[in-house]
Amino acid sequence: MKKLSLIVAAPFAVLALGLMVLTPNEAVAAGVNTAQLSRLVGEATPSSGVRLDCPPNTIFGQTPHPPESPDWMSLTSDIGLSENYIVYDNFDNADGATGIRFWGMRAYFDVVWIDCDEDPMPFEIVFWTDNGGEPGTAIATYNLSLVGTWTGQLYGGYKLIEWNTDLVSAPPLSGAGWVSIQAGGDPGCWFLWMSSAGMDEMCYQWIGDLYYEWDSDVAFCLYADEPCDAIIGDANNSDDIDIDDVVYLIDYIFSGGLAPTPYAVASGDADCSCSVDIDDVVYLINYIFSGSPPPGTCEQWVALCGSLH
Ligand SMILES: [Ca+2]
Ligand SMILES: [Ca+2]
Ligand SMILES: [Ca+2]
Repeated sequence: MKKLSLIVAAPFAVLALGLMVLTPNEAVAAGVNTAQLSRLVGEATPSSGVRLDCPPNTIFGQTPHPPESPDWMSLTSDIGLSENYIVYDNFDNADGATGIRFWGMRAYFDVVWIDCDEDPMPFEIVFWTDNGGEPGTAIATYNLSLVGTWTGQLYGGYKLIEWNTDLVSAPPLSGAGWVSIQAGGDPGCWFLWMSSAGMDEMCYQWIGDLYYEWDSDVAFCLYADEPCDAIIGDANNSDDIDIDDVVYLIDYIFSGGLAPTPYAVASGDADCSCSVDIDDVVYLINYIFSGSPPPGTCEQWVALCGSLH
């Protein structure tokens, strides 16, 4: 590959001036070395049956191209050896997002593409305003070291990896915007962002001194925290805790009555033991009639017993 100097400062100042934004075909026509358009393209691959879904409470989501699709590709977005690849994609109406999931490969190009396994991988995730259909100003930057999870799905022999992270101090998103994800770390193991047929079928790849406009999206989901909405001990879902919950629990435990609702365990587990039994009845009676402490909060229950169930 041609060696290019690293240009990292305000790359979209260049774009905003309308300079050097080419589609891959235009780039080829202009004589740009196609090796610079760094991507991994493989053959259609049988599905392993794993689901490549966005998490619950996704606000904006673009899931990976199905492996059986011949259209998938994976775009280098890594500081790498000498090139400085960054992929940008757009989203709309992701206000309130506090987490991101994204998919891609870990690979390295040396005549052919080779799987590599840098884990954790350091990422810089940047959110940008939208400036007339292009990235504008950076509004939030996250430098994170993330552990990846192999999805169990191969694409053309390469492992598809999933990364998830909370975004502490949620990005101040409003309407349309852009996100870029670039890995650093080991220069001999690169992050390649998996494509998606999700939305407007365009994203940008910066390759050190030029932008390319690809006719595909990349795979990511912006999601909000799951609300912790259980009232621990409110077995009958009446929004308060009283003798009716005691009656409800006794009916459930001893008489085959309905399970606590809406969460069969959390809603009835007054003593936060992660199960529902006679101890919860005793706990509620002591709380209601004897001034003992109330059941724990939803957050306390989740911390002890895992996600709401
Ligand atoms: Ca897009
Ligand atoms: Ca109740
Ligand atoms: Ca219990």
